[in-house]
Amino acid sequence: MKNTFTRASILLGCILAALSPAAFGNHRSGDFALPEIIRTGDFNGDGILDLLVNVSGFDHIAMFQGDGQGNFTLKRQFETDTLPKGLVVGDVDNDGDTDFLVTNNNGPARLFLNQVGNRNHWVGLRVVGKSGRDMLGAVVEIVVGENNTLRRRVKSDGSFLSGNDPRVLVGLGGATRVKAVRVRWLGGAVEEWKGVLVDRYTTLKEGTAH
Ligand SMILES: [Ca+2]
Ligand SMILES: [Ca+2]
Repeated sequence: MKNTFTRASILLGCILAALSPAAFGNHRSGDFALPEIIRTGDFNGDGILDLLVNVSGFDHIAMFQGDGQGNFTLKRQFETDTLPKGLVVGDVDNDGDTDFLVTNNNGPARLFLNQVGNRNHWVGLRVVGKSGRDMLGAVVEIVVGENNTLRRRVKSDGSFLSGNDPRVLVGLGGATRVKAVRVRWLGGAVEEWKGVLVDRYTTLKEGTAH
């Protein structure tokens, strides 16, 4: 299918650019193109991770929607005026969808606010240790239903001189609640919370599950 690529195609970059030149117009350098920035996030709130990709030398960010099977379809391109260097994701306006911010070479930063909003229900989590610090590297498992557990790593890393929103934000697709939320702490312990509410942010502090 045109403009649909496998995970491997995107990582190879050159295939991506060759198959979809229109997605990466304004190629200024003419150099061999490789993806310089790849960020994950669920930008349409369906519970499946999507991708933002910038190919080196192109002043566009391309958004690819994932299908959960390793395939990604080009959905939209965002012009960035100048060449991007840093790309971070997070819910800047706290409305339950994932926004992103691009820092550019010799140009202002650009903030792209997602307008998906609360079309689907969502769960937002801040995962902190006993001292209150974000537990980067912990793994969160959101049990939505039988055979439907969403796993996310608590992280802020991933792009040049910039840090992501450390909170975990997952869209629930058609689901209206979650059965449980488990946190696998860095030390190996596992805690589980029941009754985590949707459509709001909840702080999960190490040692407080009940
Ligand atoms: Ca998605
Ligand atoms: Ca948002």
